[in-house]
Amino acid sequence: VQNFILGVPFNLGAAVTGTEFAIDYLFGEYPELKNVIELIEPVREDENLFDKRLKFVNSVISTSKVLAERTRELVTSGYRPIVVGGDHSISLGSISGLLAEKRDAGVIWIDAHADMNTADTSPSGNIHGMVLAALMGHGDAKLTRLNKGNFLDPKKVLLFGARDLDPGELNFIEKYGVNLITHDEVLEMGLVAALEKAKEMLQVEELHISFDLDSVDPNFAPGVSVPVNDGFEKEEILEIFSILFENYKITSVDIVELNPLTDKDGKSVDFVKELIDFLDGVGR
Ligand code: DIR
Ligand code: MN
Ligand code: MN
Ligand code: MN
Repeated sequence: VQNFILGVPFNLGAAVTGTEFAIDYLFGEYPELKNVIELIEPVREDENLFDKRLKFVNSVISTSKVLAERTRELVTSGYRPIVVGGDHSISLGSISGLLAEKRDAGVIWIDAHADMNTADTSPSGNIHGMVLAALMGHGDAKLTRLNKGNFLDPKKVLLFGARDLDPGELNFIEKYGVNLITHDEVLEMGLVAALEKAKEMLQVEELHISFDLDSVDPNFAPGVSVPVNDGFEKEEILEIFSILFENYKITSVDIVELNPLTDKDGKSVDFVKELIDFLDGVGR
């Protein structure tokens, strides 16, 4: 399967400025990527700025629709879409597009956060913290409508490496039985054992990897919108990706939350390039 890289310079799901410059940042540091990445232009809609529960929801939805269409086309044509963001709300688009074609695919969500809030539980109103719940069919209908009823089964979702969960998200995980291996558990078990356990939990053949850069320790990848102390080392992420490629058919990948404004010494942008190169190596 050949990779096809999409760049989505979007930030309105996070309500923090920065990720809208991520693709320009990548192109500035690595001009050769200009020939490789297809740009998906974010759609900017009118918003009700008094709506603090679902910030910039119209733009999130319109942008995700465009991305879902393109992702679906690519999957139908036999490609593996690699979606570089942009804040994590764009996964609403990439995963909806994937599920339209591959209904049985599972998702591993590698993130410091769970992104399983709803408008009712969210402490921020930021939609990048709600998309995984929406993909499972929970939350405001504006968001859940997007994948046209192709909801993810919680049994086919694994949250991996989380270390900053909100109370509503913990409830959600328990109530719906979402698979969870926290960052602390990975530290206790060791990475290889944790991924063995993941394999037992996640009984799917085809898998989408949704990788949030803030799963990495901010000492090694500071360029994110919502940093959380501790986290994975870069080498661990590469090992996780390697093992996932051995254990599953990887249908598609998100690499999200690269924020140029908080990056230091190019650490995060260099790592995104390293991941793209790694995927290039396995994606043939
Ligand atoms: C927090 C932060 N749980 C929220 N979420 C983030 O706003 O819902 N997700 N930053 O990536
Ligand atoms: Mn996230
Ligand atoms: Mn996160
Ligand atoms: Mn550490």
